[in-house]
Amino acid sequence: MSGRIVAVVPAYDEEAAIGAVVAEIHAVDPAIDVVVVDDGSTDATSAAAAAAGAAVVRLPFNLGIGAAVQTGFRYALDHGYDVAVRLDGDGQHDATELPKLLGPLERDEADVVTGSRFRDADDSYRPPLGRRLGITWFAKLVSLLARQRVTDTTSGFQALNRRAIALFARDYPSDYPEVEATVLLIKHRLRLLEVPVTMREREHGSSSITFLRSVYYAFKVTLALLVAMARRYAVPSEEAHR
Ligand SMILES: Nc1nc2c(ncn2[C@@H]2O[C@H](COP(=O)(O)OP(=O)(O)OP(=O)(O)O)[C@@H](O)[C@H]2O)c(=O)[nH]1
Ligand SMILES: [Mg+2]
Repeated sequence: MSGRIVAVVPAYDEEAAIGAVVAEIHAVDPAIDVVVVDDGSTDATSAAAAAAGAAVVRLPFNLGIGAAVQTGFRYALDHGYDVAVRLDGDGQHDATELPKLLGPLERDEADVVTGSRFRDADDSYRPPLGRRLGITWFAKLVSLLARQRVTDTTSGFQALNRRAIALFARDYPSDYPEVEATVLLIKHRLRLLEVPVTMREREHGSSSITFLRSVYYAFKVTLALLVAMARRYAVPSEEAHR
């Protein structure tokens, strides 16, 4: 892949997993810089990330996943990276699959490439019921709004070119942000492509999403999507951010 690549890794209390995540990315390609955004962790996430060779941006408080990811894109934009890849700090995304995400960007077939768990019919990933319902609902809704088939609206495994980095550095939703972010992309006429990936189960720590919370999020994010559709947008120009 030509151009400089940064891996943006949001992490909240991931001291047990973060070192291996950074090492795996470097094992795939040592030229990929890694920035871990430590979202106000109470454990040794920052130290573990730095020890593994990542740059660390530490947020002073826990700001939530959306703000953590946006901080990472801001970092990518300010440091002049051509491509950003985003992986979770809990080790669920398999860095060896990065080339699948980077290929279409390299060939300029898309502005954002998302790793989808649901593109392959035989995929073994089975989320809990509450989440599964949410996943189906949002896949239908987002596909309708985007006028293209989107199967995984909550995947945080993505590769982005500079146009998309510039957009997300400026504007990124909070709380379950990936669903709304997809609509944001479409509204800005950026090209989105999904490629099939497999995702691992969480090995350490705990999930942020309980059943009740998924019901709450389903309402909240649906509302946010409708508002996002009604908003007026300008196609981002990189120069506007300089
Ligand atoms: N829980 C949580 N995670 C955060 C926060 N800020 C950043 N993150 C990171 O965001 C990534 C995704 O969060 P997860 O809780 O794993 O969400 P998920 O992958 O949808 O849920 P699981 O399948 O249970 O892992 C992880 O790398 C977290 O460390 C936050 O405020 N809360
Ligand atoms: Mg996770």
